[in-house]
Amino acid sequence: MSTSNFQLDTNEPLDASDMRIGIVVAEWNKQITDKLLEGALSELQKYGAKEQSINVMHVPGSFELIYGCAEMARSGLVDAIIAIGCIIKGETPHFDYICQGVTQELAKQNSAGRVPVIYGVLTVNTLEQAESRCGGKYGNKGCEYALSAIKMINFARELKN
Ligand code: RBF
Repeated sequence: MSTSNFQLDTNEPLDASDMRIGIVVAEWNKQITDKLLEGALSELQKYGAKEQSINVMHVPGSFELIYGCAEMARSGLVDAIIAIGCIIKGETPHFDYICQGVTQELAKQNSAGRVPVIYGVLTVNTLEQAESRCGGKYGNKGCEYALSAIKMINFARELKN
């Protein structure tokens, strides 16, 4: 599934200056997840998010994103969470188990409805595919994750008002 022909709508005025964003980043494939994080941070900054309102925490691998995001949600300190990871297909079925586990558990956290969790996990066949999505030919998906977080916080706020 290519996302080269898809762009999030940024026509509406977006203001993240009073938003508290949690970002949980997996250290596996750090050369990729660092760049996705950079993309997310620069996009948040672009929409006025304050540095002190962005809480970045690291976990060892994508599987630990489940616990990391759940605990961050439980803390009550953030309005949305971005989970950043990169899972690259290897020789064993590990890829499928980790992808399924992370995806299903992060989906459950979303339906629990405490705070929106943005799925920022690249699931790719090769390192090259990951590179092209963190600053390469498909842009930096980290920017999209940040934009999605801002939009989902607005969504939650609109419902409350
Ligand atoms: N974590 C990732 O974030 N991306 C990976 O591509 C990845 N591949 C793994 C492959 C194997 C064979 C194993 C054992 C672990 C892998 N992990 C990966 C780490 C996993 O998410 C988790 O941190 C560990 O399994 C410890 O719970």
